[in-house]
Amino acid sequence: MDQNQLKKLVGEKSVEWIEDGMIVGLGTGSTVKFMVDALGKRVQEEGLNIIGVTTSNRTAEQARSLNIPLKSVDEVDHIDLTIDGADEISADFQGIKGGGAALLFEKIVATNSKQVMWIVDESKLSQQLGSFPLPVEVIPYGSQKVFERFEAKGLNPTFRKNADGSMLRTDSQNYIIDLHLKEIADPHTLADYLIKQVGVVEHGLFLDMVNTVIVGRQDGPEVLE
Ligand code: ABF
Repeated sequence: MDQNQLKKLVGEKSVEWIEDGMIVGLGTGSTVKFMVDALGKRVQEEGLNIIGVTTSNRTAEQARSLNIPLKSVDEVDHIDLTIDGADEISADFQGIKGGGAALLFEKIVATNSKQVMWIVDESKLSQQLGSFPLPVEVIPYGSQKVFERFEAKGLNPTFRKNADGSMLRTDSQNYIIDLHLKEIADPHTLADYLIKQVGVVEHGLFLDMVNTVIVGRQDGPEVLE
């Protein structure tokens, strides 16, 4: 199976964890896209009664097209389970997310969820975080100064750009600075530094927050808990 087939495998497997009456956080990304399609099928065919809480405009559009009822995170008193993708997962279940520029809403939804599940193809697993550039969401005003501060600290920053060279804007109209670190020996210390930088809204280190990971393998989905 190629990467896309592995993503489809875990996306479809993950909806087995969704039960009638649940409030479900719906992540963002190409793996999650398969999950939302499978969830929509269950809503249509089984009359599954769930509420979705989305993490991006594009996931909301997909969910609405499948008649999945949606509420914002502030309209529900809790989220039972959030299913999301990830860009890199270390051996000790720490994650880097934000490759899809949705990290802020993803982290808001994840930190308000009773259970968090990541669904990934096996290429996302690594011993130590860092091979995937770490996304940092910053507000536009003062972002050049934040960039220069990261540069001075040796964090190898780049601004996330669109294909036409314009600055990418997140759903909140913020910028993304990607930090090309190669390896992150101490993610907790880096997370503490990043969140204290004035102008930083959020970063893509998702630490100590996942309960279950489903990995797409050639011989089938592997569930890690
Ligand atoms: C999302 O999942 C993003 O944080 C991340 O970029 C994406 C993983 O990408 P994909 O599933 O498309 O490989 O949560």
